[in-house]
Amino acid sequence: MQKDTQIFSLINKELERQRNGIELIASENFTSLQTMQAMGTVPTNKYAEGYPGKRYYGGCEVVDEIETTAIERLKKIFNASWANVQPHSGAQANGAVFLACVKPGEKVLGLDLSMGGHLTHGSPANFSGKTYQALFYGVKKETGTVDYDQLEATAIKEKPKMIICGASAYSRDWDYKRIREVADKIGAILFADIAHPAGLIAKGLLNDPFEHCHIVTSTTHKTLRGPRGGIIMLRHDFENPWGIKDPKGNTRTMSQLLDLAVFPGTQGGPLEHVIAAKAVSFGEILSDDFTAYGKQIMSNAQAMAKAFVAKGYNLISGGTDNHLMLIDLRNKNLTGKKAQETLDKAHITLNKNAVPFDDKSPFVTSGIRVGVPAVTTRGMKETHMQTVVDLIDKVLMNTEDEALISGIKNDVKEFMKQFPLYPELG
Ligand code: DSN
Repeated sequence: MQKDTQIFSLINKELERQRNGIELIASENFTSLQTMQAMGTVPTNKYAEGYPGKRYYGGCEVVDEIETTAIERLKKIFNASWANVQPHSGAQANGAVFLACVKPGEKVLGLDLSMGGHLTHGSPANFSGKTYQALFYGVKKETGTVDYDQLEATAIKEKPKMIICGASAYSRDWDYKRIREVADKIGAILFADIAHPAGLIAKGLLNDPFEHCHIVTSTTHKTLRGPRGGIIMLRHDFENPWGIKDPKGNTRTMSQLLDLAVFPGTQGGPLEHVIAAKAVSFGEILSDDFTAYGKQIMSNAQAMAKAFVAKGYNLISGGTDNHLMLIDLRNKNLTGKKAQETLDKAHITLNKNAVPFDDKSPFVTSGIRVGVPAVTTRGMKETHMQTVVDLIDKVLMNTEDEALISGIKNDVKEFMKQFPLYPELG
């Protein structure tokens, strides 16, 4: 068979792009080489519908061991009693939780997408908003922090079946205890989507959602630094008190309902090569090196936030507790779109993002979201955060100066040479 030079040369081009740029998309990271290599291996050839020991196909004895190892490692990371590692993505994991817990037309309550929430937490454009009756809470205008009073008032009035906490663009920690108190008042299921801060939670650097939330999902590729994918976990399994039944009308435990909701509910064959890579990255997360990594993320985010504030940038909520910050650019007379596009020209990658109470469309936005997990993986420390902010500021203050921006692109490339990425790949 002829080597596909077209695609492999594009893959090499993407490697060079990643090497030469400053990656600040808060949801991106760089896996270890062994995690990435595990993804390009022979379990990709295997069908394994079902779960370890209960598959619909023969020849699953080895992938059973791979998947069981992934599950056991993941349970150890979060002190969970049950985990499902099959969701192909965070959206798939969340879809399974909805399918297991809520009937079409029932009410759910989540953080509004325009306030930092996620598409799968009830957005009208998504299955979660189309299938269920989605209600929202937001953040307070004065502080930019979650409005727990509004959350409580809406929950008491509307009695949603499920409350969702977690966000895509929220820089503060969550008061899971407070939300559980609300959920208990109305008998709601409390579901936390920790896709963004999971790596920090894994190392005890942020509040522990498992203490208070019935169900927890995450992606595996953000702060967890694994392959792209999703996971669902329970610290305590339970005979669900909501009387939820499986499709045949049997009462089941929550773990059984969730397993059924992933397969056969929403997915077919699991991606065992990706599950192998998840297992490799989970092994890395269990190491002390990952604790150091998590702490460095926190310090870098603090240093970056301080550097932005010193230059007059308006950070929503005034700073960050986690790995990201959301910046309102209105006082700099810039839109998020303009900022993203201009920074792209200098090979500084981040995304435009709506800020709370934004007056611009989601295609334009007034803000940008900046995250440090990827640059921390590259080896950057606190002092480098100042350099990165200086470079960003120089671009944003000179958006029409093409020559200057082209010069900054070369400076970025030079700067990134001290932080090699996959040197083994040549
Ligand atoms: N798209 C992801 C993010 O950037 O936060 C969430 O799914």
